[in-house]
Amino acid sequence: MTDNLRIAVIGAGRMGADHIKRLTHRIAGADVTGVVDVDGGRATSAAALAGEHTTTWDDPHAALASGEYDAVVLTTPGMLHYDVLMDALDRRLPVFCEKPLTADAATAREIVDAEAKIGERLIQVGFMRRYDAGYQRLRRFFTDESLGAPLMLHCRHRNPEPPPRFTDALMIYDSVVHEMDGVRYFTGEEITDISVRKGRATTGGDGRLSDPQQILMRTESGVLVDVEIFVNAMFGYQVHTEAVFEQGTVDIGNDEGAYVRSAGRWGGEVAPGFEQRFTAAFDTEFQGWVNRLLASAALDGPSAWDGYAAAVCCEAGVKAQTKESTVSVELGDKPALYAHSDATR
Ligand code: ISE
Repeated sequence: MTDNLRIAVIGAGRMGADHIKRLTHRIAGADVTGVVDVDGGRATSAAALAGEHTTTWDDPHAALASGEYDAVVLTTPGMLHYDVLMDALDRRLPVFCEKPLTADAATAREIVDAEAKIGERLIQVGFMRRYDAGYQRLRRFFTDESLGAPLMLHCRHRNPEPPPRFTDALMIYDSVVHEMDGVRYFTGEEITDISVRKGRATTGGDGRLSDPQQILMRTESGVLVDVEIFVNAMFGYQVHTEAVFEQGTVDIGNDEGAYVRSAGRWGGEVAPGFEQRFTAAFDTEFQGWVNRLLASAALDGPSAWDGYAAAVCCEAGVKAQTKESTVSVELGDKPALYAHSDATR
């Protein structure tokens, strides 16, 4: 017996398996003692990543009701999050919820209201970029104002290829959602309006997407943001951000690593995917979450409110994508629980 947190991972797909390996091999103070997936074979293979004594379940509610877990990592598709989150809130069980918080803004708001009613932050949303060293370095220029006021953000988000069955809407819900959270994280402001431009599409994909697209956003103080989302970029994975301040510019996400000269060429390696690009960020994010739970300290990572705000931005973004016009973002009242809770901002 140890005093480690006993964690149930719900959803044993790509992200679930990655987090099981992370929690098992790199994070101190936590054991994955349960794995839940409707696909029994997948649950068994994922549980094997954690060790011999991990229980498998096909029903998340049965796992939560068992009383065998101290915390939950939720990595099912977003449309399955709402019921599990409500159940966990009822049981006062902390949940690390991969984005999205829920499938839409209305249900995300219900989660926010339910957690606010309890009056304790139990949910942390997996916006891992807030734990990336470059993101944190850039954020400091926003908080210390050493280069004056921020004016613009230019973001590039390139994936080698999209996941199966990707759609134009998912380019926003699944991919640009990270820039939406990033803008809120850097500026400490809400996004007020969004528009989308589609242009010439690559012939590199399967022809179903309008890829790449430009997402244009504005924040409360008028910081202008442009995002290139390109999910069939082929060459590898890249997330690059340039911030323009009154007295200078700051770039993060440039290529780094060994600079190799060989066979008459020079260069280095491009990360193949987000798991590799953000490994350190994911590790820091999880270790921080586990440490706070073990210390019974209030959670300070991205909150249910951040998940809700991102959901409202995504809905506005998809509306803008469809109508090709500017759509405003209306969040409504922010419960007091979220007023000062986020140390990552
Ligand atoms: C994926 O789900 C992620 O969250 C990655 O960070 C993002 O780069 C990718 O576009 C998404 O599909």
